[in-house]
Amino acid sequence: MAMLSFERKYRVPGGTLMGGDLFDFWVGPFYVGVFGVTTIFFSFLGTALILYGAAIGPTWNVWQINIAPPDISYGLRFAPLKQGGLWQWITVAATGAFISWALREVEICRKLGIGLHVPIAFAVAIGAYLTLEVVRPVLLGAWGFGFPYGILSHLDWVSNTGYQYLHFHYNPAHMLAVSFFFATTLALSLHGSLVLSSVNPQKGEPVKTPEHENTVFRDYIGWSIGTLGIHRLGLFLALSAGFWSAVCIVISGPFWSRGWPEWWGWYLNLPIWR
Ligand code: 07D
Ligand code: 07D
Repeated sequence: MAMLSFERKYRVPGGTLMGGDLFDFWVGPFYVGVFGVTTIFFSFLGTALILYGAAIGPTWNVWQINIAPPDISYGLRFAPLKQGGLWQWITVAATGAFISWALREVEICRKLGIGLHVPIAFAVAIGAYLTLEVVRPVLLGAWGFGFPYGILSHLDWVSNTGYQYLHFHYNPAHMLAVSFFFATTLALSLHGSLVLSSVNPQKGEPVKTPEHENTVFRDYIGWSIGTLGIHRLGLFLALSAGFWSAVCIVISGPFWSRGWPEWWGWYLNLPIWR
């Protein structure tokens, strides 16, 4: 079915999560919905607060703009706008915008009658963000443990936080997360190259079928995961990367406050070495 006639068929009211038919319409190619409106609201609010923070800050250099969380001494209280309050409201706006976007995805999936895989995947990224900005600071007792909003300053935060634990590469959950990120790129490069090799042939050559794709891997390694399976594997690898990232940072501080290399003492102390 051509895309235009398909859109006419599916663009009918219903499938919304709340508000009934309120905002249940499209503007050009975009579905609006209640959560489209809340996304726009929170995004504008967050962007305006960032611009205000930049305006009262020392620089307009886009790499150096920095909106820092409150000092640790504020604990989990509200801080004055210029002393980290801006960061707190930007965090509220960002959380509102991300969750609104995810719920808008849910409504679109419900309208189409498809699974909720896309919003669930995005929810894992939102979960990692909330772990960094809400869960870990709450567990540590101060908003000041969150990362600052700024292109270079958030990198400084990652480096400083990493070195607080001496050698972050020794964090076992970081190892798992990194391995899953690497495995995700391996899987996507194999999948992308395989599909292109079959369905984008030289001029004059016929397009090949999934049997060709499966045979490549059967010939290489004796087995092919299949056309559905590769997408399941890809989603599993990518979501695991995000999940273990959240784990690696939430355990740093709340559950392990010394250097990560020291954590491996249990291995050196195994009775088999004695
Ligand atoms: C390609 C999809 C498109 C999305 C893009 C991001 C903004 C932010 C805000 C000026 C893959 C758009 C960016 C709207 C503008 C202001 C205040 C996604 C794609 C292009 N980081 N990070 C970047 C964010 C964290 C880390 C780049 C966001 C954690 C490292 C970009 C978040 C840690 C490096 C960026 C976030 C961390 C980066 C490219 C939120 C651990 C880099 C991102 C909301 C996760 C790289 C200068 C990209 C870089 C980079 C955005 C969180 C580490 C500015 C929005 C605290 C080590 N991060 N980041 O392509 O070049 O993502 O930095 O959590 O080396 Mg970061
Ligand atoms: C948080 C982003 C969420 C984004 C959302 C959407 C918009 C809209 C609009 C484009 C999680 C935002 C959308 C804004 C944009 C438009 C229109 C994703 C998030 C909701 N590390 N490390 C990780 C590696 C070292 C350290 C994770 C590698 C050092 C700390 C990942 C190396 C030290 C933390 C990772 C390496 C160190 C991490 C990041 C190599 C520093 C974290 C991915 C090869 C000295 C962070 C949850 C992630 C984490 C994290 C990889 C090195 C410290 C596994 C490959 C040794 C402190 N590192 N790292 O989490 O786990 O994505 O965060 O050396 O906090 Mg690390």
